[in-house]
Amino acid sequence: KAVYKNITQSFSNNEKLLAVLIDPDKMDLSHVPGFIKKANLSIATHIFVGGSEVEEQLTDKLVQEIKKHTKLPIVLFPGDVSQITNHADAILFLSLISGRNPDYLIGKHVQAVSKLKNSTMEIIPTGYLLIENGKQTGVQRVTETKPLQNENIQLIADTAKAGELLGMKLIYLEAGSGALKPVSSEIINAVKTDVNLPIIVGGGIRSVKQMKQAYQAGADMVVIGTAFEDDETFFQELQN
Ligand code: 1GP
Repeated sequence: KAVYKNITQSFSNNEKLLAVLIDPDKMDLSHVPGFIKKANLSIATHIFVGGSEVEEQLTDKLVQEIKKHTKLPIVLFPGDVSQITNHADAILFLSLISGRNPDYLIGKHVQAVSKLKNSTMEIIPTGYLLIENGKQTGVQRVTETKPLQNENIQLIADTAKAGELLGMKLIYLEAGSGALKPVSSEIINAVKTDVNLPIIVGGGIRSVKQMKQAYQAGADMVVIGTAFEDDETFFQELQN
């Protein structure tokens, strides 16, 4: 169970992690070698693969192609059961605990079992919290749930804490892909104070400054997708 163990080690040592998120829907297979080469030269520690709406089989092919070009752990961040492939190193087994849609609290998980029970992939139970950011995002649309309001910091912290008490191993604070504003430092800090688990923060982080702000507030791992999709020279600012 190397992936989670490494995350917890970094968490204990206060070393910061960076995941590059690749949306199978937006990444052409032919483009993978060049893209991954840049990721390999950067401070990225993980490759996440997933999206809100992805064609069947696409994730499997993409993961296999990525694997040929990197030693970084590949972690599935699935928007749906159809995105589960055995070729990744781990999967975030996400419960959308900010919402009240039973499908994303337990229904999809039951459907996923037939794909996961014979798999050797590491399964990491993750409490996933969607935080309001001023615009509707893919997660909100697909899951038909309401995000938690920015200003209700105690509710956000309590929701994350409930995830911890339910046995989840990671907390993911999500502003949504392409969010106008990332999750605020106040929110990250409140969750960090109350919850004794590694905290992942993603959505709308487009600059080194925003990334550092998230780390400073208490994020153990930052996830960046759109900023690399839009401009791969961003990798140069994150050289190892
Ligand atoms: C989305 O948290 C991730 O699920 C990353 O978001 O695409 O805005 O970087 P961005």
